[in-house]
Amino acid sequence: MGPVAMVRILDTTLREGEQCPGVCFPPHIKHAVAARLDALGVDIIEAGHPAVTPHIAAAVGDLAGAGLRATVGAHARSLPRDVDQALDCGVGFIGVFYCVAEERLRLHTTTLGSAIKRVQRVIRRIKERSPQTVVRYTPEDTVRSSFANVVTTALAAVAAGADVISIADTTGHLVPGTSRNMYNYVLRLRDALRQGGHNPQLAVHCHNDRGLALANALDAIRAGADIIDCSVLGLGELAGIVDLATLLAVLAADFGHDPYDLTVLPELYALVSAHAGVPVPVHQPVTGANAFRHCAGVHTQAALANPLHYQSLDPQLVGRRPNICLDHMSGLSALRHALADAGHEIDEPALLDSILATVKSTGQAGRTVAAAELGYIVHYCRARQTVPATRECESC
Ligand code: HCA
Ligand code: CU
Repeated sequence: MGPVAMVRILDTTLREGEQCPGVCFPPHIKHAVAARLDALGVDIIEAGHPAVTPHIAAAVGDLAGAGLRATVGAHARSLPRDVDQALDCGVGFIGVFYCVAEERLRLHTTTLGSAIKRVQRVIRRIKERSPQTVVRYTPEDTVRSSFANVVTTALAAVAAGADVISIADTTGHLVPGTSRNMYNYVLRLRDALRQGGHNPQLAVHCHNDRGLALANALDAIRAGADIIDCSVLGLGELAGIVDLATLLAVLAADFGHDPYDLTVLPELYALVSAHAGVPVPVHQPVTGANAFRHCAGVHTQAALANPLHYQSLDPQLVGRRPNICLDHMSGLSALRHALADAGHEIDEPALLDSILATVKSTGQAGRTVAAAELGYIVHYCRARQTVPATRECESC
């Protein structure tokens, strides 16, 4: 099997996503989000960092015991009390992190040696209490840290029992096609770990500060990364991380990797957006209102003959349909389509012209015309056509 066929998805909407300012999902919403992520088929749900608040700890415990098909995970600092709390939640996956960049070690007035001891201690603690729990170690800010420090600590972590090493691009620093690229990083790290006698799974966690999180994630997949972190809407610290829906759509449409039920995505995005207080941008790929909506006259005319003339992703992939928008850009073919869709049978050229003129003037006010408003426009234009004739009649 190729690298894409093997890749697994970790959704961290409930952990990284809650690090988006102002986002805090109530327990019943976390439950609903996790149920939809499970129906979608994501492999791992990172449910939260239990040490942050009792509310988060309770939610992680609740989801760990919810009988989901996905593995439920918790996030923890490399502290015994954090991993104990995570274990108490009954999760099947714990992600511990500790930064080994030289400046950060200095900031914490520690050495690489003590950092390694600290990381190994928590990993052993988890494996002693719960051998079946999958452990991920992340050298936070991996890609800006000394490579030698990352390799030494990762090897020590695996020797202590870690199953997964995550490459965190915590500041969205990597750029495909430059010397700082994720493809080379994954290969280089895999190679160095193998030379050190270990072959753990590799995860990647790509932040979106340069808008390149998805590009870097695809680079990681091409290099054979095993796990990709995503979140709904890419929610997370700063500019967030990889958008779950876009990555899954690309994997399905372009790599034939489709073990997921993408038709769950619109409902999942509506739910998370409503409770995060973060609207889905209208032009968001795959899940945005305009993602499959044709507008300009030339486009709509061709798209009405075949939507794929002007779109390369099939909306059915996510259970959506292409649609045509009416505004100042619209032409007669879009109007005829919208009228037929709304059940209006109109053939008179003069009436069609006046309806189109009203649609365009409404569009010039910066609005689109929805089906209900189109109905009012039809009645208005019809009435304007017939009223003068009646008046003439009455006056004679
Ligand atoms: C954080 C930073 C983190 C950690 C990722 C991980 C990052 O908020 O703790 O533990 O795998 O981007 O480095 O999200
Ligand atoms: Cu992060």
